[in-house]
Amino acid sequence: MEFELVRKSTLKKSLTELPALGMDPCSIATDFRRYFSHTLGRDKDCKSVHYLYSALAFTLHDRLMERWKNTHYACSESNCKQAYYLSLEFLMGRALGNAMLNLGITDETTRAMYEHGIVLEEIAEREHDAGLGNGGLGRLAACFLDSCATLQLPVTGYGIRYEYGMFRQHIENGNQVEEPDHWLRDGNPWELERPEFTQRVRYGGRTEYYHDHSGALRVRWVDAHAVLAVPYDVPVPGYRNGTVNTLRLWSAAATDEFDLGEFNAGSYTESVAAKNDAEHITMVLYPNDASENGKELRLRQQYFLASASLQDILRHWISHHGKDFTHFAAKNHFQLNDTHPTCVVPELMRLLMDEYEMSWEQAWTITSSTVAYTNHTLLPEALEKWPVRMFRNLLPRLLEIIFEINAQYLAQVAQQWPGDIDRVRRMSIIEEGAEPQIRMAYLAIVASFSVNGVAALHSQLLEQTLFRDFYELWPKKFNNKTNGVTQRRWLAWANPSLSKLITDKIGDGWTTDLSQLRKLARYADDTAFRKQWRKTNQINKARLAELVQQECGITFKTSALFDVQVKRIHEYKRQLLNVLHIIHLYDRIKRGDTADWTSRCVLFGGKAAPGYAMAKNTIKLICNVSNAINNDPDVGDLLKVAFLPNYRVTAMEIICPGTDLSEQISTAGKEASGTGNMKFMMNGALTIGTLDGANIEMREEVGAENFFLFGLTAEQVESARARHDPKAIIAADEDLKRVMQLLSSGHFNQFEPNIFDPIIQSLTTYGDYWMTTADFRSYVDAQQHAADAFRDQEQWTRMSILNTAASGKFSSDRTIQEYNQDIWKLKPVKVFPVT
Ligand code: B0W
Repeated sequence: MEFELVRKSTLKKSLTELPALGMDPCSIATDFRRYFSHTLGRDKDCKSVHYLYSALAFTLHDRLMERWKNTHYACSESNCKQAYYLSLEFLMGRALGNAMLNLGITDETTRAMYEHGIVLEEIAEREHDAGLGNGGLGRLAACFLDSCATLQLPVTGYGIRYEYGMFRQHIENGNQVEEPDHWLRDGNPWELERPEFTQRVRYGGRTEYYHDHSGALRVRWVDAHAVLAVPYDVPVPGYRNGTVNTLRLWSAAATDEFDLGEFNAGSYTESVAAKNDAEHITMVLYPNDASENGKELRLRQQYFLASASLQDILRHWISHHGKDFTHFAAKNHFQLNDTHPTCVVPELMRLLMDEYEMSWEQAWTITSSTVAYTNHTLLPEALEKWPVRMFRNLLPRLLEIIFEINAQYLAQVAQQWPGDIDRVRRMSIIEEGAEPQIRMAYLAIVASFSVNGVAALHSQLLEQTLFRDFYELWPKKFNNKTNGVTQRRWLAWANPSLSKLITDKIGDGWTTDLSQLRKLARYADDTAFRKQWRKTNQINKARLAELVQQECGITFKTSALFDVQVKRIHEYKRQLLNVLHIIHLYDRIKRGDTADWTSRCVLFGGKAAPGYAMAKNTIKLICNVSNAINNDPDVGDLLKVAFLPNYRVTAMEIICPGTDLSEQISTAGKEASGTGNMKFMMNGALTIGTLDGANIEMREEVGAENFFLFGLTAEQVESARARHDPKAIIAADEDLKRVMQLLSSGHFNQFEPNIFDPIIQSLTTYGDYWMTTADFRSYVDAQQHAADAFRDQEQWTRMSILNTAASGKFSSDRTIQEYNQDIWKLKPVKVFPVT
């Protein structure tokens, strides 16, 4: 589509300067009615909740739009420095509740709906989650955007508008079944298509050298296939401050260019059909959290995001400054969310040199002072490598640039450590071998002025292990930014009853300054306050129990200990350790060892990567164990186990407020940070956990006496590995031996022989890599402590209050303030209120 520009002078002010929309129930109700009946054309006979939802979404979107434009004007006028958060994943969840909360009109909207005889919750339920992410990494990006907008920092998110988000998970006979998540099928009222900012992204072809008008040798990329990148903007409202930032998501579309060769040869259909390939680029999110990939389509996605975003940013720069890039580096920062957007590095070099005629040195100065990289995992299988061959075919010009970056940087390494050939080989961006590979993390580190981990232990391990050589070369680049989560969604929105109790006691300052929760500590010894705290806890447990009943048909009694592990299913997260403990409890019940018993309801939730057999087998084990236990009359209410299907952002909004005990039980040194752990803590759950990721800092904040610690430390895990003998551990521990016997006897798979052999063998024959048997005894002991503590409800409530009170550090506002102070150095932009 061509967009002709209208001369500004011909537009009347009246077109763009409208009176502010009312935020009172009456104005909201009026707009809602107009959308429902005029725009959507429905009437009182309409039976579909979808149209009610859409009418309300449009009503709120209008109110965001006013503030969105003002934010844009304020940024343009101040000519401010900006940061761009580039991520292949943004796990936004639902938008409606968040829009109401951040606009400060939840009560007004509830009343407006009530006036039309509508229960707000019922239509809010209609919204699909925007599930454009796998887990922690994607949700972190969403929490960060919320915090940036709330702190009024000029930060734009750039991502991909996948047609299909994270798959929907069904459980059939205990097995995970994946279903496509066509989340856009009914339209998306929150997004705004911006075809006028469409970019062209190219693949394939070859490079050609030529002399430009001044005689300089230059490179051009020719014979490439172009794909269009069409942006869709999603508003990101700050909390009651007039700011609305932008998340720009790119969607791929075919160009209107035909392959003339094929076309003229009579292959009309073939030449048109080839266009399908273009649209495939943004079709589906890859559902691999922290695991291997090497698929060409994924590389296409990564380059698509990098190229479209950079072209967009450069277009914007040029529209304000012409082709003068003198101050570009001082005004723009790119934060890479893991290595996934690392194509930004060679692509920025290419655009500056090949399109804007800069020298290598000029381009490198800009690139290396604008790019910053966040690492999210130490797991070797998650460290991205791309075959050189694939890059050569798909992105030939980028490969040349990467080779040149590598050559120049290795010269620096050789200068620093003369004669140390082994180090040069180790540190090379190109891994040699039968199939040479590009190490994306190395490329990101070499080009970045800042490299950070996501919790203190993780950042320390990066420096000491994975990136040790680089730390020795550039110690000042490395820093830590402990993750956080937004208290607006995870406490204010998800837990209204607790929020009210907190606000009644200490005021509402915590919504933008979570450290204020500290003031709650003094009420931990107040009996009346503890009683109120327990009352809200019971309300939340009843909501969670209802969800479990609806989704699993399993009854959770709210007097029991609600023990929850929800997260991606992965061996390092050790859902298996939790299952072994459950089997141990079951064994105790069967033996009649139930004196001083604490009734317990254990909830699991999480998706397995579709190709990850061991993770899928673990889901099946949980479901089979759950079946055996829930249907055994000897067990009754002493123990219940459920696997909640399709764990997602919206489910967590009900789960974390209703949890007593949060399971954070990864093998120490493997979970970079975790963020679910923080959501539970904020909502008053106690944690049973290892000294891993952010657990360590959570325990420091709340005090060792309010945290159920167990297991080997990261250091002990590595030193114990060589002599780890799981068979000896099993033989020496009567309880573990009985658990393994029950598992091996086929008690949980009576008509499905041998299906759990891979799990049993991983613990025995294959050496128990994740040290599950090593931590079993101390885990069972810590669980016993937790169970005993729960029976003293006054004491438990005290610890619960202290956990919430100590969670202030884990606000993403604090994390973003640190990113800004140490890396971005942006000034907040005040936005004029809508009048
Ligand atoms: C996610 C996706 C992919 C992929 O699609 O290939 C690869 C790796 C990840 C990933 N996710 N790597 N680390 C994470 C999680 O990030 C959050 C946020 O920092 C941490 O809290 C988790 O500990 C980490 O596992």
